[in-house]
Amino acid sequence: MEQNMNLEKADALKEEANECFKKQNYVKAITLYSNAIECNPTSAVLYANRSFAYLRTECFGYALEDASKAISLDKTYVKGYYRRAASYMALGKTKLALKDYETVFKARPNDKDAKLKFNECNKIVRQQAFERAIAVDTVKKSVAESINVDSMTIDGTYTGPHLVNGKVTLQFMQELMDAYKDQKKLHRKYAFQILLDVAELFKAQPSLIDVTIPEESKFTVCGDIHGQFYDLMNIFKLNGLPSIENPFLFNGDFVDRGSFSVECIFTLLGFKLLYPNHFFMARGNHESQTMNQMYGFEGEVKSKYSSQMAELFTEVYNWLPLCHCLNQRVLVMHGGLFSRDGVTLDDIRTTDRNRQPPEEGIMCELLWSDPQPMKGRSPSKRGVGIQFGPDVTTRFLEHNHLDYVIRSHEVKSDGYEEAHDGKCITVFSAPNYCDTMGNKGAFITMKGKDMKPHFTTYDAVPHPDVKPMAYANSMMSLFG
Ligand SMILES: [Mn+2]
Repeated sequence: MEQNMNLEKADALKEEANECFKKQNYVKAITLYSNAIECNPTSAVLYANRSFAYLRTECFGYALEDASKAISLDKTYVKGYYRRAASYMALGKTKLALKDYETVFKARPNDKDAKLKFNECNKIVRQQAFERAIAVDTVKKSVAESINVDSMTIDGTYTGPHLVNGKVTLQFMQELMDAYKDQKKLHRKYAFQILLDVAELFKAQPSLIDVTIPEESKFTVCGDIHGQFYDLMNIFKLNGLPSIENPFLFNGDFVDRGSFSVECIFTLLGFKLLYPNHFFMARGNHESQTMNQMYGFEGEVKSKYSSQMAELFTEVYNWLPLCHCLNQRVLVMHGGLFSRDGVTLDDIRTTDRNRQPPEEGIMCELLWSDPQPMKGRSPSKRGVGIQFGPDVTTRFLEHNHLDYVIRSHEVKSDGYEEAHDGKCITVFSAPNYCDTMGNKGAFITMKGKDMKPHFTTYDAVPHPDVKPMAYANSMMSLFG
């Protein structure tokens, strides 16, 4: 009798959760599915549905766990394999995804969508195998070396901004941003020139950059931008344009998701060239090849320029610094802290970063980790990096004589969050993320004399009618 009551309750909770999911309120849906699972822990459907909601919130590690659980509860439940395939895809584990898509396709040979996904995934797996095969014998030649900017000509129909003797000026930056607001393009000659110059600049930088903020000066830290160019312009409207007197640090994830990633990245790289010692950029987990292939940046660069330029971006991103230390008191990284105690700033300084982010270790964790409210460490909800508790933060700060940590990487409804007793601050600067999350954006300002963080929050501004993920891999349409 009690069992039946629970089943009924589980069903009612599931219906309520499904409604929330439809309204794109994924966080509430996850809570309701979890409550339903408590009432009926043997339902494969509930786990598969929660897995889908986790996919939408980018908790790919949890999504994978739930999909696997659904399969273990009911090996004939096709949706479970579907969800697990999607989770594997999101984590870049394409071979494992293919196996699950094959199971789905075999179970439903007449399902058009199943066939499409299986074929798409198969194509990606074969493409990757091909790329690996050519990479084995050939010493990888730098794309930068094969580009000849001098040979590129500009014809009279081009009305956009011009570099002055090959250099970025303030006037160039103003004209560039105006051109972008009108949805115009920067000429490829100048785009390549900026990429080549900024690659040289980043190459000369260490993996951890020490920044000095004078007593009376203001310094601004921004979080994820994710291709939301019009919101980036709003940050400059609210906080002033970057300058020597108005220095900025952008803390990674400049691109992907939003469909104005090209506009964002050239604006940021332009300011880096204009103010190399007062404008800073750190690498995020989205400044990587696999993420760019799946979440839109590569497709956008190929559409607006060429695949050669997409390859050059991969080289430039490999040289982005991993971490910034402000006045020897505040450490800023995209993701978070480490799977072991005792990591020092020197360990970060000596990290060889010119590569794609590895699956573990200091570089991986700097880019991927998240804080958690519980003490200690746990596996990541994302399936990459770790989750670290307040005690981990405290020990890290004491060991390295720091005041607090700023990181980004997670959407927050207020645009920022102070966790771990104020010692671990999240800042996220993409308001209404993916046009759906309804969150505010935020940035942090501080004065050199006290390094106290001040928060400015703001709402999304309108953008032209190009949806987020417009250039993303078609497999990723699964996650909206
Ligand atoms: Mn991120």
